[in-house]
Amino acid sequence: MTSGSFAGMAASSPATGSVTAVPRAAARSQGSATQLPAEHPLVSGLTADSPLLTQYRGGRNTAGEITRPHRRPVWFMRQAGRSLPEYRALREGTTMLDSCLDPKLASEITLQPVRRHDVDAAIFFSDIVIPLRLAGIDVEIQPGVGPVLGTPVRTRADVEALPTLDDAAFAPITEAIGRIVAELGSTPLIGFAGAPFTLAAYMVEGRPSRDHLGPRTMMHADPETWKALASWAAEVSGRFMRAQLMAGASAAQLFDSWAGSLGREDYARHVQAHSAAAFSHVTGLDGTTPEGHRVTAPLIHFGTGTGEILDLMKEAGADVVGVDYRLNLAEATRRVGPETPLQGNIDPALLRADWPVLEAHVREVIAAGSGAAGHVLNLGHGVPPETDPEVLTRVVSLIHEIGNED
Ligand code: 1CP
Repeated sequence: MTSGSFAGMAASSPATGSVTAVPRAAARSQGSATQLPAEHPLVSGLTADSPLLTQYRGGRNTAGEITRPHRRPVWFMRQAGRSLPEYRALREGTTMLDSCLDPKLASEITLQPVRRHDVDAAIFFSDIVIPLRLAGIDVEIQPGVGPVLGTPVRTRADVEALPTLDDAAFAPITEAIGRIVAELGSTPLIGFAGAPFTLAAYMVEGRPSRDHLGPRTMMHADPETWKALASWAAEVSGRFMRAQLMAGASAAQLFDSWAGSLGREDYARHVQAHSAAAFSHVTGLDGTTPEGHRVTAPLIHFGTGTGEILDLMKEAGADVVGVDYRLNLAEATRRVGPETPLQGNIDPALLRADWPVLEAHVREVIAAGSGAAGHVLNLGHGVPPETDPEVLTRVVSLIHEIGNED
């Protein structure tokens, strides 16, 4: 892989933001296979008609017929993590990234919230900076801070010196996912990666930042270097998602957590095509169920503060748009069209409110999402670490009950 491997990528049109012909990456990972393995839970049929995937498909089963899942699906971003005492106990003595790369630990942590809350999906316990670590970059997650790089990536020479990522490095990921899907049965596992802007933001700043000035300056002041960096990030994130899907994940989410700091024009000109390039590693991956139906893994695109660019995020190649807590879902549907399934958007702040307040809010979110072809309940961002896990369990059973009564 070279940092210039997307040199021929067509620019997006600033006026509409539409992506014109983003070529598939030149160097395809894991060969050029576009077939999910026969034993994959989506292909064997185990997860294919789960409530989650049915909603992600716009309320259709694998045969393409409109169907009503037996319950309303819900999962939570950051459902694995510090809100769970069993997570804190397991993590003791192991750094964050080391625990992500220990297949036994990563699999157990992924499964904990599924057992506890009865959510409709597992999200792989990993981090968006794992591909950097696997490529040999000096990156650590500092407790209470987040990702910190030993050496930030700020110049053309820094970008040209970025290492290549060998697919063999994904072995701990593949092993962890094998263990997870063996336990999950018909509950789908969601894989994920960081979108190029969000990943590159950490690489340029070297640590979390509020306004992401570094990458936003770079895309204007030194667009060639920005393009090379975002292309590198798209490639490693795309291959990370692909490795997870090939190993058994049934859906994948691209996190552009910080894309909300971009204006619409900057997103369209400097970011959207790179996110499309990340997605291009996993679009077209498919298989055929024993009943003869073609199945693909739904792709979700999420960011915070992204109300003004939701349509562009969908156009980047997503099947499903994740909405943060700032935008009403009915308005989100107006912006992306009723055919687009949505995910979201319970306000994490309300997890600490009295139950009647929280219950009313959950019902409002369900009503606001009812105009979309499909709706998967989630939070508008991650579970805050101080959340009482019993509240999450109660929210899940409320959502499942509401599915059954009307
Ligand atoms: O349960 C799950 O959701 C699975 C695990 C998961 C995911 C999906 C983790 C574990 N990280 C992520 C993705 C991730 N990592 C994102 C996108 C999602 C989001 O917006 O929250 C981002 C921005 C990161 C970067 C990161 N890693 C941060 C944010 C720092 C900042 O800029 O404010 C932090 C705090 C981490 C560490 C981390 N990753 C995951 C966990 C459980 C933790 C906390 C580690 C701990 O236990 O102390």
